Amino acid sequence: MGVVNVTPDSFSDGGRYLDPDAAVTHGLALAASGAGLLDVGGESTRPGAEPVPVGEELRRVVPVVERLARESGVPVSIDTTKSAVAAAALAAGATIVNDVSAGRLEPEILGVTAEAGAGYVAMHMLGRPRTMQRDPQYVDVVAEVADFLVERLDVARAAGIASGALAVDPGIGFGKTVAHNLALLAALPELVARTSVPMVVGTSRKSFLSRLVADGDSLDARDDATLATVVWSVDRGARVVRVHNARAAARALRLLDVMEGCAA
Ligand code: PMM
Repeated sequence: MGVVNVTPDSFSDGGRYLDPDAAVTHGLALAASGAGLLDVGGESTRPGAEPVPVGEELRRVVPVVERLARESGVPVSIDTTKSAVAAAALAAGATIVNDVSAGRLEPEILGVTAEAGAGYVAMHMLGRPRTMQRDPQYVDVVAEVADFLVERLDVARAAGIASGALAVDPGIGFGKTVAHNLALLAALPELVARTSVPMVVGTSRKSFLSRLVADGDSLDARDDATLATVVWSVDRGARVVRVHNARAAARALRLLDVMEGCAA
């Protein structure tokens, strides 16, 4: 899943693709370099980010979704928590709703997704983006994230979304310390077993990586570190990895495939 952030303030690529033409060009390049899915978002969810008004979010994402759905040759997901944005993006050609609130901010988003027969990604987040990184606490992060995802899948099914259209995401970096993120990555097989739907994992360029490698503040170091988590996640059951650098991830996963073929 290649990331197309149409925002002025996402932490690694904010402002680069705010212009619709630049965002579309970037999305097409991601698809050409190996992304099998494009995730378009118009509201930054980085720690401390302020909410974006619905009109502004619509203005940012709808033209980009429309063109990428027509021109990229791969499915497009809309990264939003707002039902009106999901509805407009689905009407413009998106086929998946990627909701970092898992339907808790605007529960109508579930009905909108069901009505369109679209896919739905339910992600775990502790609190809200503005405050989520202020001292996040869990007794057992893996059990709590698994319980949350199972509960949100039930709510999504009750709203009419088919089981086969659902996916989950542990929400790396969303109200988690470095240790919480690492515990969740270590427990991916358990999370997959508990939820029984495809797992999406988004580690790309996230700040916990910068704390774990030398020169971690550089984008280059975060991209290199991302690759280890991409391979790790897919090897442990993730079906989708959300990345900024699709070419590098596609190459790394190609090698994983080759090596697994030899081990079999
Ligand atoms: N991370 C971000 C935004 N949307 N969606 C899912 N499903 N999983 C994630 O981990 C995720 C997401 C924040 O990252 P960005 O600001 O680099 O896009």
